[in-house]
Amino acid sequence: MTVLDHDLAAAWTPDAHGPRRDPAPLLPDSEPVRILGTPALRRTADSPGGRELLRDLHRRLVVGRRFNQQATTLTKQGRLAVYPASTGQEACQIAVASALRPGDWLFPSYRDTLAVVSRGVDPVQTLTLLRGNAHCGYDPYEHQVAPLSTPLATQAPHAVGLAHAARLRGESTVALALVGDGGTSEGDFHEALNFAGVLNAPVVFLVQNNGYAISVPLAKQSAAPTLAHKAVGYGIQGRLVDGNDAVAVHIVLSEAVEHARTGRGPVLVEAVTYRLEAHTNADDAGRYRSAEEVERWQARDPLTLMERHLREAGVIGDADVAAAAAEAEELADRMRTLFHVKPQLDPMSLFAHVYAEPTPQLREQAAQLAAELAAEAATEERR
Ligand SMILES: Cc1ncc(C[n+]2csc(CCOP(=O)(O)OP(=O)(O)O)c2C)c(N)n1
Repeated sequence: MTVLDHDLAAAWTPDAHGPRRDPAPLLPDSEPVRILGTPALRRTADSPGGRELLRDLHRRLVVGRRFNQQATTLTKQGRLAVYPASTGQEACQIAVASALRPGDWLFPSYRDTLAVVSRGVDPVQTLTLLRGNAHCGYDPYEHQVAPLSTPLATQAPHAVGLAHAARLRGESTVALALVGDGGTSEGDFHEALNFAGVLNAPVVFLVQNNGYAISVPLAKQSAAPTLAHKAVGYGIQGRLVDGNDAVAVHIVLSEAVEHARTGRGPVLVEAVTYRLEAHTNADDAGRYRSAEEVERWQARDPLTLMERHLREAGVIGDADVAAAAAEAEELADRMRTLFHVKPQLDPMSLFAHVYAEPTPQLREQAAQLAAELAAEAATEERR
């Protein structure tokens, strides 16, 4: 027997393979979970704290829509460099904040600014990266929100690492990673799911399937039955939810977070939604999708759906709608005022927080910039 044969024989023992798992409990529902327009809405309203929860979700949606509108306007005024709006996806964005507890961690991507603001981060600080002013703009530790990630899905393994570390320390922290449908094709996404499954890490992945990765439609991106099915190959539970139904997303996400928190394993939630605006203000969505398609989804706008069903159920009335609109205007006002203030920027901060030990090249560049800034200051002084 060669050494190789011996090693292989040792590896092929029943122990090495572990027990066989039944995939059935991991499979997502074949239809997305919906609450609005079903008898479950009445049951939610009548549950303890149910009406308050529904009113709060509605209020957050109204404020969230206004945040998206105001940020988009700021790009037109040249106050914000780029804005990937989450208009149409607000139900997912606000449910993230309502499903997490203080102490849990959020790992967002560039489109998730509303989720970050809903978690309590200052709107101007949240938009610092997209303004082009600094790498992050907020203190991740203050609200347990990792920096907005632009490289697709790289936040997913970070979330698994944090969740696993918290568990090793005996903490009951859950990490929630937000990924787009395009992000699920990235290696990082698959590595994150694999590690999460093997380590049984208390992590939840929320895939906002908005139909497009810039101009690439989902049908050209994945042959999976649903993106939630991607969970099963990693031994993770998959769940499918209507991403335009804020109540359904809140309930499914809250269940997933508690599932992870209580050690029952990670969960991958796919929320089926739609990006009503272009990819960013620099994109022309009319080049790759039809006006009819957008109209069909406008008819399922998460805010109008919520308002109509909660009014019909007698949960909200004119006064609630007016109060939410007033709060939204207040936020928009504050954003306008704060964005008109020129930020105080230290160009040298570019070099901070990149490496624990800066590379020789970075040190050289930093020294060059420092010299240029000093020369500029001296010229100013002589004037
Ligand atoms: C690793 C990596 N590859 C490519 C890109 C370029 N890129 C930016 S956004 C995007 C599409 C992402 O689509 P999706 O994950 O569905 O998220 P959405 O923008 O729809 O929220 C791509 C390919 C990137 N940012 N990172």
